[in-house]
Amino acid sequence: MYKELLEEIRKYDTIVIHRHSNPDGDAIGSQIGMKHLIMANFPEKKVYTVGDPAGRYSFMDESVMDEVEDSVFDNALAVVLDCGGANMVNDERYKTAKANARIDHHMFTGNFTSTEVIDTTFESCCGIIADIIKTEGLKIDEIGAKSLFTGMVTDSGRFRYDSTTSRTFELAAFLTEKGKIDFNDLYSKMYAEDFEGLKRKSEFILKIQFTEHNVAYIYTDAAEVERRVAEGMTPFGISRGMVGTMGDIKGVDIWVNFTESEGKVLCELRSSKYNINPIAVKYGGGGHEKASGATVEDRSVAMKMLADLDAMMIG
Ligand SMILES: [Mn+2]
Repeated sequence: MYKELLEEIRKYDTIVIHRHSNPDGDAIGSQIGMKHLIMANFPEKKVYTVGDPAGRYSFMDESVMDEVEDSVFDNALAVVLDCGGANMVNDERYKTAKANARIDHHMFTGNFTSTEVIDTTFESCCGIIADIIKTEGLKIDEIGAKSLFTGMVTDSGRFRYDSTTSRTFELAAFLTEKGKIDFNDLYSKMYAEDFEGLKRKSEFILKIQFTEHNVAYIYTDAAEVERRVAEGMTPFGISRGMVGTMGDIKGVDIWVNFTESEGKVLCELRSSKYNINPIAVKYGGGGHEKASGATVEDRSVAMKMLADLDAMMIG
């Protein structure tokens, strides 16, 4: 798999690197890491990164994207990173490239480029790229190694999620050696929060409630969502952004964040212990075993879901 991809890279003088919208650390990290893999091993090639702005990952070196003319794609190889589906790719012009390829670790739902390296046993796309470098004896510079390491950290939840394996640490060690990584500096940039955000989080923490069998939940109704949006939050930011506030409560194994939006209720389900995915699926959603989501009709349906989650705690 790796050799085929490298063969494609060798064939093209110009390579454009894509990843998903609203980039996380793995998307930006794999993109910059891939760029530096190419720069370090094929210095004669032109390499570009494209996509929407890096947002909270703007602290990463070289996270500013390139402006690329349509004509550049005519003779280029487009490499898509960290995208489980074609609809996730930012900058659709990967379709117009002379050839395209993909590296990903999400659940496989079908090919959409011509050369694909898909391995769902990796915690991150950055981990796959690090493995390519290590396995194929390629070079990587400091910025590349640091970027790949950053994505491994963010996608593994600081080496906490089930996807973290001994291989994760082996590759992290490999990158640490290549990147001379200052962990304290990196982690403080990765997890720095501004005071406004921290205050907001504390307001959501005060809203946490518990079911009879200790499922934690937050319910944010439409009126409050409207107020929060006026303060600069988004319904997605409330839903996805605040579910984590319940993640480390002693005695809580399942938690869920309900957010009213556009007449429906966004539900973010999490567990540290149980497979909550079937509940999400039952209500028309999906995701992973310990992190899933669904959008339900109204508050009463949301409360039925909550009762189902509570029932899981009885066993
Ligand atoms: Mn990822």
